[in-house]
Amino acid sequence: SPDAPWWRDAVIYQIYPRSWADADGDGIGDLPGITARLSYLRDLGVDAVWLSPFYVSPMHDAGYDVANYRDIDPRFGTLADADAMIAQAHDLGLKVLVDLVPNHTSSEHAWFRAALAAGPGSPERDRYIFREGRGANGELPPNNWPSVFGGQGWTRVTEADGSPGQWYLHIFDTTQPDLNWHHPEVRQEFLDILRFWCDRGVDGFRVDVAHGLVKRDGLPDWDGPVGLYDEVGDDASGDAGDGASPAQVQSSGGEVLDHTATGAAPMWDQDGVHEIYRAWREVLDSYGAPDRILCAEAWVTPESRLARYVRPDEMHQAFNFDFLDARWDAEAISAVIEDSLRSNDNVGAPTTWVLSNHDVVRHASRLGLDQNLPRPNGITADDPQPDAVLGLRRARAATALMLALPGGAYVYQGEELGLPEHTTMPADVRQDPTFHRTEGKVTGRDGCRVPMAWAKDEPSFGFGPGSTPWLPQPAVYGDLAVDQQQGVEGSTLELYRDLLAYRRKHRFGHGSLTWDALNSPSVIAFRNTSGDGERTLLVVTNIGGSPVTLPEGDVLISSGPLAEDGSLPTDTTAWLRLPVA
Ligand code: TEU
Repeated sequence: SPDAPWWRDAVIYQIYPRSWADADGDGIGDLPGITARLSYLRDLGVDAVWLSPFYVSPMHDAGYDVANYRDIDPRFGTLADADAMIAQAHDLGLKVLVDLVPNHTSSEHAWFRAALAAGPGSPERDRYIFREGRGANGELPPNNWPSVFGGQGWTRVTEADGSPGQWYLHIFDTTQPDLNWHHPEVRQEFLDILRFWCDRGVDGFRVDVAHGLVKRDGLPDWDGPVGLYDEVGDDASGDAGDGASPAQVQSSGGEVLDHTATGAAPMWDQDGVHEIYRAWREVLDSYGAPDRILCAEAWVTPESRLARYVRPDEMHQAFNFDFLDARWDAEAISAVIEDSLRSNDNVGAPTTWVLSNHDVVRHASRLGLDQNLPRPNGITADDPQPDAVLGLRRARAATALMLALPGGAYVYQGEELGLPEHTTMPADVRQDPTFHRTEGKVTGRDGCRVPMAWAKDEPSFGFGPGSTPWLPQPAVYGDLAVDQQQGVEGSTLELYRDLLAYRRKHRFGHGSLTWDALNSPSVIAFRNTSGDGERTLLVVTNIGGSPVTLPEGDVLISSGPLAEDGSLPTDTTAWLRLPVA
């Protein structure tokens, strides 16, 4: 309906602040840089932006280690710069989501410093998860949980008197101690942080590791997979219980890794997380219309469990990572779409589609890899290289498919340019803690975090004035820069604009999907009857090897050229206008 809340069909653009636009020329992107470039996003045709963390941080995990949730890191600017950015976005008709990191703080957060100083048994330690070690002298960690980033999930502290002391839990880096969400002060603090940012005008929050806040009572040992960077033995693979089907991926070292959290693991997806989000929803709803939203970053399968995060009294959105994870296979992708729509219909929520973000190999490269091999989490020059032409062709087809689906979608900065993963970055410039904690066995996520390319002939491709970017840009980014694609027919940037404009005009995000007779083991084909009731779109993605004959109808947009006889080549998506049924 025309009165439907804005977020149900929104396309939200993820800005990675370090890497979008650098106004002061220090090689790191910043808030003034973002403010100056926001009109690009209005012209692109998105509804909102989500910014990865810009808070005060020692940057051991690129800002996902927050030392002060109520201030801006000086690298990115000031609170006044944030206010100006939010105001400028609103002037342009864009909503603003910020990133909330509630699972852990930085070890430099005032609370954690106080916990270290106050010692065992203190109320300060109780805000985190401190335990005595096992073994005769407490020399062994309290349980066997590993860190998602490699190595063990516990670090032992030295007490004030110099003696080896308690251990604290960190599901991520040593510098990211997990908070104790059973503690009332922790709960209260995050309610206050939500209000702090709502009062500054933000329209919502992307919630980091939303499935991790509550751990199973007693912190029992766990031998199954914990996440992307976990090495999984034969015995553990695929047997995570709870109907979960963890996607298997492979690191450059060849070990099989698990990519997906499941309901069985004691550190993920515990029932207790849901009451936290109900309390948050009450805070957001107290601000009235238009809705301020919560989007769950929760690597949870199956989709019926993920749907539990988007009940009417909890979050509004949850990233559909099954869609991102799906192999380039018509049956697999159709099954994810069907499963997701069914699971979300049950709770009255739209699905939130996503293909790339700052944690995964960019889809222009991912889809150019051998699809029979498990997916990597980072690619080096020594790995089998993606086929760039094939990858981009499939990425365009995948995006054209995604933006035709009912629901909302997220677009990661640079995917609108078809930017590939940077696969030849030297080891000595890599910054991701996953790379360092695994001594390089896991390549990590730097390759998808490389600064944007705005203008081919400017220093750092227009990222910043005369700056050396914090990560090097590959030469190919020059040819893909915004100024090389703007107004160029057939460019990826113009494709995104066309898709977004048509989708918005006829409200396809509010439409309803029915499978078309063309759907087959090698073709994804559905109809979307638009939210404004004026259009029925036939969407066809050819994933098979042979051309598909399209039915009569206007081809409105296609992700690549059609064949001379009008048929749809492989790895191409077309949007056709059908008469309204
Ligand atoms: O990621 C959450 C998380 O669980 C990741 O390990 C995820 O599984 C993996 O990166 C997927 O490829 C979030 C942030 O998005 C990530 O950047 C942070 O490093 C992490 O939380 C810790 O805050």
